[in-house]
Amino acid sequence: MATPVAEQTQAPRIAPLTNLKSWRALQAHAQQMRGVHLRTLFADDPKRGERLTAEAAGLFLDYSKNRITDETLRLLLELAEESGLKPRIEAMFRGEKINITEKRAVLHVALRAPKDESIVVDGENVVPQVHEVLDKMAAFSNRVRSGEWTGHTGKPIRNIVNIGIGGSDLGPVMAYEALRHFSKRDLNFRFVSNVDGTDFAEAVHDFEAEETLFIVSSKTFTTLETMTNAHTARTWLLKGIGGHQSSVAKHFVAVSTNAAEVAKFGIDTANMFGFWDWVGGRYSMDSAIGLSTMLAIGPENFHDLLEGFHAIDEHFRTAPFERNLPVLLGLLSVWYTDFFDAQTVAILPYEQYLKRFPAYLQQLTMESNGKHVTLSGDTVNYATGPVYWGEPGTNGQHSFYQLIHQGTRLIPCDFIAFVKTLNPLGRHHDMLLANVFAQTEALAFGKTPEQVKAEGTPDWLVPHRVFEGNRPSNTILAGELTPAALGKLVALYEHCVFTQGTIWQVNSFDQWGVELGKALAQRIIPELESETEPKLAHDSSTNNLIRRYRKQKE
Ligand code: G6Q
Repeated sequence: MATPVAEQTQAPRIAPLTNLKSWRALQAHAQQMRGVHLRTLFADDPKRGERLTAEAAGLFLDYSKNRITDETLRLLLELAEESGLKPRIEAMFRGEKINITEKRAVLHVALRAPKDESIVVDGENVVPQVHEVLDKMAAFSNRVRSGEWTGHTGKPIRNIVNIGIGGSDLGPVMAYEALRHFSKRDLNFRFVSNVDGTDFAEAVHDFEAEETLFIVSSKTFTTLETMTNAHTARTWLLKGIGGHQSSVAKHFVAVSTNAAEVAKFGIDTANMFGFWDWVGGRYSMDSAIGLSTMLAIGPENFHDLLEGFHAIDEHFRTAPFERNLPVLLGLLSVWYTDFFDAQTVAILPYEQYLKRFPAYLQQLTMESNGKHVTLSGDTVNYATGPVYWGEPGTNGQHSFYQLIHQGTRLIPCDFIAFVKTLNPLGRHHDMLLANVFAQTEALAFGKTPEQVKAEGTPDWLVPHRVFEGNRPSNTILAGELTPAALGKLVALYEHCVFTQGTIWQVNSFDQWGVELGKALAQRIIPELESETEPKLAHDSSTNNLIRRYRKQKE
């Protein structure tokens, strides 16, 4: 959606990406790099594995197993400079309205700013507001966790259900799973997002209404799925406790920016936790949207999480690009996306608690950089956001890794691992980490036909057992999956996305692409529900599907 030039006050004045000097140089350089094998790069530089590493706030990044040379890095860093990454980072941290299509500041970094910092939006320092909400969340969490907050019948809360979708769901679910070790085990947490009634029905099927608290998480408080689930939850609650409308106040709280709609639903606005239009949904897990996280792990742990985020924010803002983890990660993905035609990036956490991390990153990365139009409204003539996907190791090794090792596609991988486990059990952790290191080694170096033959493999079988290698990967190694470490990891990817979006010259902070389907669904709902045969004016396929559904549901 092109914005009139007069309104693009914040659009950076950068030449089209493909006209940049560094971009052209990278195109020529990529031709030379195509035939260069990681085996050669490592053989030529015995210290490569120590040299091409960077560390920040306890996150260690080994990026040596990438198909790059010092020249590649020099050119990528030049691309970052030429793209105006530095001033753009500063503009974000200053609270400028860099989300130009929605005319909003992009200030998730303010959500984790220490109390004494000042970040001004529209003439107002937003940091005190952030801490006011955090304090209110902490007071509420303490009351629920201690049993002081009771339901309508006087029983303490044992079950907490977050109702939300997209950015109001994926962060909370991921964080709950990631930090389960730190959670209060006598509270049950469930997350309902899908408008498919099964999601709600299964989430509450073993819960007693009188012990259940619903958090309705919705920035707008108008989202179809969330409001449908919230209304169903209210009906379920009132039926369960045989209560009156007034009991809703004890069993429902809201996280939203829309007080009027919250009140209309019947939730006491005293039990509403606010946030602001400068927090994008997919960047909101550390705002009040994280209320379920705070209820699970407690306010102190939540503050540790915020400190982790902040440590990487500071690193991103101040570290030179050649040692800047999010910048390096972002540039490397641009390298493969645009110069090696890589379509995807695999996220492979070797940490069971991070099982929802790839799903979380799918939204963060793909909703942010899945764009084909630049900030100036021009159609791009290069590839932007790759598909992010993944599964925790070692499970993936027994399913899709085959394609990464021996398929025809180049799939850059991010391996994520922790030196210490939260559940030390015999030899498990050494075995787990051995697999991380083995996979990155196998991907990079493979196995030559000579090596396969030398193992006594018959000639006819040799081609099947050869591993080409030269498959790139990053390894991110951290100490232990604490709340702070999770904050660091999420901030790392948030700023990696920012780096990519800046290079690709897209707005990483809007999501117009989700609008059309939503609008069409609103039009179709009455056509499915109408008692009389509706007059359909879709294409022949959609008309036919609607008719078939109507007929068969009878
Ligand atoms: C995220 C998107 C989107 C949003 C959901 C839920 O960046 O904006 O995923 O979070 O559509 O929106 P509400 O919080 O307004 O219900």
